[in-house]
Amino acid sequence: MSLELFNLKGKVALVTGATHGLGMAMAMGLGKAGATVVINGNSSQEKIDNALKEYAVAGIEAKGYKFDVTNEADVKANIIKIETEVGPIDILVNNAGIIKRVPLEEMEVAEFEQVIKVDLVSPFIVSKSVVKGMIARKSGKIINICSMMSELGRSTVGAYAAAKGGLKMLTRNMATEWAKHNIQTNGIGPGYFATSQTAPIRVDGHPFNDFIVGRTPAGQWGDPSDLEGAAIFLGSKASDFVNGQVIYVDGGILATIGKPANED
Ligand code: GCO
Repeated sequence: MSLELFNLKGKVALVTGATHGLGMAMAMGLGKAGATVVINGNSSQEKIDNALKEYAVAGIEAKGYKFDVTNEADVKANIIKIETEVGPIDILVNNAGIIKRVPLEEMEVAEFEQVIKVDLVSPFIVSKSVVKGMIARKSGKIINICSMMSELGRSTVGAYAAAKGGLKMLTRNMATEWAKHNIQTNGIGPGYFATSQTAPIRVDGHPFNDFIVGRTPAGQWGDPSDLEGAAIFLGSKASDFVNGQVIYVDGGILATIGKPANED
């Protein structure tokens, strides 16, 4: 089996929300496989510049673009800029996302809409801008970052679950409509990973922390680097006939009903 299938040399990969956490880990993986990495962020240019330093230390050739993934005009302008300054985008990873942990009956409509906008509408907006070039070139890879909440509910993250459930189906519909152009659209569903996003619920002694460690057959939180393999696979020739799938990288959470606390 030729490792050449996973070689991303000459490819340009855009990863949204890649200044930290899971986005950075997947971008690092694509870079290690040879891709030229383009990272997006929107909080500050300084955050992008600091992230680019981390990529450079890791020996990854990366470029940074600050734009708002929920703003179509901003996205369109920056995709044109990226494809002019770096090159045609071969791989798009829609990773940018937010979460608000609020019981549904207490959640403001504006909060609900914001989560849906960033986590579900922005993958549509960015993909719509990028796919035009992929259709013209008859080649492309789109990877949507889903979640356990694409399959499971959890108290306080209702808007997030609605968005991630919707993203799984958007992934399937993108595959349905774009596969004929030799574009593969798939998803990655991270389980529970040690990131800044999960820091509030991953505190020693926090009931959710112990619950997740017990609920995960692997018995631990995932390390962001555990996502590199799935990103490289879905970004490479190795997945040329894989379409509309979500690869859950979750230490086995979705495979099991779980076990009682006193069971080994
Ligand atoms: C939460 C977590 C999750 C994880 C991830 C699980 O509050 O339940 O933050 O949302 O981040 O999405 O797949």
